[in-house]
Amino acid sequence: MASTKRILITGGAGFIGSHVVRYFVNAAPHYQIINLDALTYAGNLENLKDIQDKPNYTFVKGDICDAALVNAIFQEHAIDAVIHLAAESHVDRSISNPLAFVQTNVMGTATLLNAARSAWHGNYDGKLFYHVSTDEVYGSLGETGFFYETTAYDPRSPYSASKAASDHLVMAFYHTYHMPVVISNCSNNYGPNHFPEKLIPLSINNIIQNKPLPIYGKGENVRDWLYVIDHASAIFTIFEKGRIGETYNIGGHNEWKNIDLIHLLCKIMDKKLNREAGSSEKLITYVTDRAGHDLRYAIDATKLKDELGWMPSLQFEEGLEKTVDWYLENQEWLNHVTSGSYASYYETQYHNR
Ligand code: NAD
Ligand code: TDX
Repeated sequence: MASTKRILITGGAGFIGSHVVRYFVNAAPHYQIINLDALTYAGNLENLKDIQDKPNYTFVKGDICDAALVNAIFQEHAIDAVIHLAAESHVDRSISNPLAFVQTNVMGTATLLNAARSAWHGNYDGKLFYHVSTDEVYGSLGETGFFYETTAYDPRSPYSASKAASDHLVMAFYHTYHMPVVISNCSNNYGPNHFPEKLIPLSINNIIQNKPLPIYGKGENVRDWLYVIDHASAIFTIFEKGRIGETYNIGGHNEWKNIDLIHLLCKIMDKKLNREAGSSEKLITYVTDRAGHDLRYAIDATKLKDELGWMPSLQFEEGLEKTVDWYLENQEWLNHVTSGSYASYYETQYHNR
């Protein structure tokens, strides 16, 4: 019989976290999943409605920076492993409010690591601290080349600097206290439940509402897109088989210039909404560039494929169409997450841009 584990997943009510929680709850009934999430603007328990009553799932509302709470969770639930996703995740918000990113991404990660250190007390048998990170820690590529696990860190936004700092803390706990850790650095995710502050869901929402599609600069920045459930499957693979102390890059070899991606999205949306071909493209509006906008990200995920046999399952066109279908079928979710503070965020971010 597969051995049981009690896994603390942080940020499990967010975009990627909710897919990771669902993946583990369904794929590994012998694991107990404890989801710790502060339910910030980005966290939403509606993302987990289908699994909330499963016997191997528990939700705890709280802040990863709250050391007393985190210590109590380690004790009460006898945590064997952590999969740490909770973070402030939007680059534009990090430009307007960098300290929130230092607090959650740096202090929050340090708090979790320290709680694991006290609870496990040097007895690391069967234990694991899995840290979920981003390709943005490697900085910005020119028109050629890839990010490898050996690429030197060169973060350039407050978001990526705070994620880089958290990665360094994880490795510091590995070297200093011999804590069993693993890190993965993934490229841009897309798919269901993506909060509509990010490029793809924001554009889907604006096309539905016939609102302008804000493209930063000339739209020539390149991102490497991976379907979110493929990210969840990669995390499961690394959790099960990854080597301790290692970093694994996760990506889909799927680079798109922002403007080309938006043209493809517009074509799909015109078809799905039965609008005249070319009507969504008319909404494209070039706006002032993001400060310090990284030109290009591209992941080399050969290590993950060669060592652990993981490969993405979906082609981009197929994944994008599935994503659009999900948003069109879940407009109540979209209306819910864009009510409240979203309108004032949108106004501040895009007015007079
Ligand atoms: P998200 O913003 O959608 O979700 C973050 C979740 O963390 C939310 O549920 C939020 O409530 C929770 N949270 C925030 N601060 C918290 C705190 N102090 N205590 C407890 N919970 C808190 O983010 P996401 O896009 O799902 O990203 C998840 C992780 O994956 C992050 O660590 C991010 O850096 C990393 N990542 C994201 C991408 C991407 O494309 N979105 C790519 C690579 C890596
Ligand atoms: O309105 C927009 N217009 C626009 O042109 C927005 C929101 C974005 N963009 C551009 C900026 C980027 O070049 O689109 C690209 C993608 O932007 P985001 O969706 O904000 O993602 P990015 O900044 O690339 O970061 C994402 O990938 C790595 C996630 O938000 C991070 O959490 C992850 O670590």
